[in-house]
Amino acid sequence: MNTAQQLNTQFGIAGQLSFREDASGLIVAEISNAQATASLCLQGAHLMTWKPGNQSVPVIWLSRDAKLAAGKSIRGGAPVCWPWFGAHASESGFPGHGFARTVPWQVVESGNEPGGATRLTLRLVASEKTRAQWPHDCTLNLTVVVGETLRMELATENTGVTDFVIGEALHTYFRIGDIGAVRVRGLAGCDYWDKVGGSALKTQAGAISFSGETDRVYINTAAECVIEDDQLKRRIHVAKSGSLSTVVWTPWVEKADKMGDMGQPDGWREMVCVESVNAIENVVKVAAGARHTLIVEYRAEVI
Ligand code: TA6
Repeated sequence: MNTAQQLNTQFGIAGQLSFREDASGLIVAEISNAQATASLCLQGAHLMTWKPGNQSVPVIWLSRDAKLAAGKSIRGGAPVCWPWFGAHASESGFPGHGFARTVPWQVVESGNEPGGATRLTLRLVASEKTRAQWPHDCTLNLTVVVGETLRMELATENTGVTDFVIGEALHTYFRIGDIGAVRVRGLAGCDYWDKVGGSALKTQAGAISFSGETDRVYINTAAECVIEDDQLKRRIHVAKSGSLSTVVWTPWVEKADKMGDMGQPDGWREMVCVESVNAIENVVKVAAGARHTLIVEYRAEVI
């Protein structure tokens, strides 16, 4: 695995992109350009922070209890869930949301985008451990483009000779003023699996507002969502392609207390997850030799 110094030599961009070794020993990419700042932990290709220039408050939420530790997921940011979403279909001992977010990734490319944004591409490093849970020949890349918008592309390439099926998500935590005061628009009329208190299939009426634990998997939707936040005077636009499920989640107080890393006592009030997903009915078959890409683009509009 490259050291921070080797990465700076090979992929650093003076004044824009640098790599540092965290106290945990994990390596973090720091991005700062004329349009935005961001940080990303190489383990899990885990984008942790993003603050575009038109915002005084970061758009991506990171728990104040978030800890970097080898093999552990980070609370907040944009976790990569892959090659399954949620619990594994048959192996209860396999990690929830797949292994991608807790294993090493390597940097494969960096560069400047024409408009001044900074691009970074990482690739999951397969190992005996990952092959034990996912015995398929494939490549998984994440490209992030950091600017006034944040674009993320999760590309799965089936380099083997047999088809396989994946579940996946960019499980993104967004920073909001207060969970009781925001609405999520874009999913009216969509069917969803309500995971709170069982798993019932329901249909969304109007905008989503929050008054308790909410954990919904909206299916068969490519819709753009908007998080309306009057307190922070912004709308966060969540556009996507290559994804037919959207998950909307807040743990609310009891679950947040049990989780213990949501920034007690009320960190959970300042986040909402709007996740771009392929799960349940929308898992994706990637044929031998084919490639599938899930793309999101986030934008914060001042209101
Ligand atoms: O996407 C919502 C969800 O599946 C919730 O059920 C909750 O488990 C959340 O993900 C966080 O999961 P994690 O494994 O990161 O604690």
